[in-house]
Amino acid sequence: MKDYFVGNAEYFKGIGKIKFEGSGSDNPLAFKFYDEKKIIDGKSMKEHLRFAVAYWHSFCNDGVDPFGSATHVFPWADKDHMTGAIKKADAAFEFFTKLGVPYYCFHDRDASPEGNTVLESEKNLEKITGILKDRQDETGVKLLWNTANMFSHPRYMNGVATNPDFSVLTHGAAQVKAALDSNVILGGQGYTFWGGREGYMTLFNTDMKRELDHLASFLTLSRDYGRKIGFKGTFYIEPKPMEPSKHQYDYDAGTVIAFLKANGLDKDFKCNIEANHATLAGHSFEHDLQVCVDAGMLGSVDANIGDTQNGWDTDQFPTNVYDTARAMQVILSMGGFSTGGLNFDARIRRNSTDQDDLFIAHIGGMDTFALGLEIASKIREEGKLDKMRTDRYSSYDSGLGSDFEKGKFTLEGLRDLAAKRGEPDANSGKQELYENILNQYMFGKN
Ligand code: XLS
Ligand code: NI
Ligand code: NI
Repeated sequence: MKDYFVGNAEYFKGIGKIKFEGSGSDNPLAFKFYDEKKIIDGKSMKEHLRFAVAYWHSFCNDGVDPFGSATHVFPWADKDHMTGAIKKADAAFEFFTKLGVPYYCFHDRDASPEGNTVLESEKNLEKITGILKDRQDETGVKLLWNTANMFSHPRYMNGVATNPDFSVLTHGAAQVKAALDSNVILGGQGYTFWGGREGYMTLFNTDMKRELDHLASFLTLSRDYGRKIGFKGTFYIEPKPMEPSKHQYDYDAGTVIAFLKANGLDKDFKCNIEANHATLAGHSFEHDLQVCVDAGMLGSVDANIGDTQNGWDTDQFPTNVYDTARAMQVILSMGGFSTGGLNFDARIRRNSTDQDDLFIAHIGGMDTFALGLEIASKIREEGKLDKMRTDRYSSYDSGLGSDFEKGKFTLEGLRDLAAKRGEPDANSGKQELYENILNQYMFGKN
């Protein structure tokens, strides 16, 4: 990978290539645990984790919140929007290469400004796509996925595909078409639909069935167009239960998978699971990952973390190794990512205002997942926790339990068995033992 900034304007001045220095290092701008070349289970850490930087949080989030204006000053900002977009792309690739991530993700509007007409917006994106393509070729950084921002513009306040106004839906279609065109040029591994404002604020004014039918048709047309122009990657739906709508249709993994299956979309679409969205839905991160893996539909991950005391999408960088160890166990159990990866859909805090904070935040997130990967791989290699879980089901492995699994029983037959066998022995769930063993893997055994 080439350092992109060489020979161009440097935006992150004084920060060089981030290196692995090991857990004893005092250097805040070094990896302590993420050693990209380290081989785990036959694959390098880099290949396992497939990190991506999110354009929107890293290069667009200026720190505005409902109580105050921007705190992050971008040295690439420019009065002319297209010039600003080009400088932003340069800054982004400087950041990717200095950090050493193999992928990035972006919304159309993060990278290229909206024009006054559909045509003008398309032209802007086309131009920026050409620039991104050049930067990709120069650096070797690739596109994990892109998407269309169909939630910021006021026209989308009532949704896009689920908007009661057909003409709004057509604008969404124009955006998805242009974003897919851009994806194919950039060789994207995936294309994401996050439901934005696809949901409702009140059922008083909402025909839920009709809206969901429209959503299915919209996704089907998008799929068909993507395949027609040669998109070979995976389409993702990113579940989220609420925010900005009171109720988002893509509530959680279970809801999305059922919707995709009901509409014949499950061959082309998988889920992109965001940790903070799973927890907003009242699940753990690993729960939604497991639901997807069990359905063969885990595509990619938006790696972040919420605040345990706040009930909204705070999009913080992952710092909790328990979470990443459990997540990586699930991801390793499906044989790792194919088109997906770990995209840091996370933003530095409004009051993190030093230039190096963006690096420090990503370094922390990458180290946290590297630790999780090491622990998960050790757990799998020894197989002790897996065996404990498998053994809980041993009554189905042979004899009558296995006959039941094969469908050889009637309900009356089961009743007769209960009457004959009497009260079963208590079987402990051993939750605390599992938890203690995990701690041993985390802090004890090597
Ligand atoms: C918002 C979502 C968004 C998607 C991409 O909550 O996480 O950032 O990942 O549109
Ligand atoms: Ni996300
Ligand atoms: Ni989110």
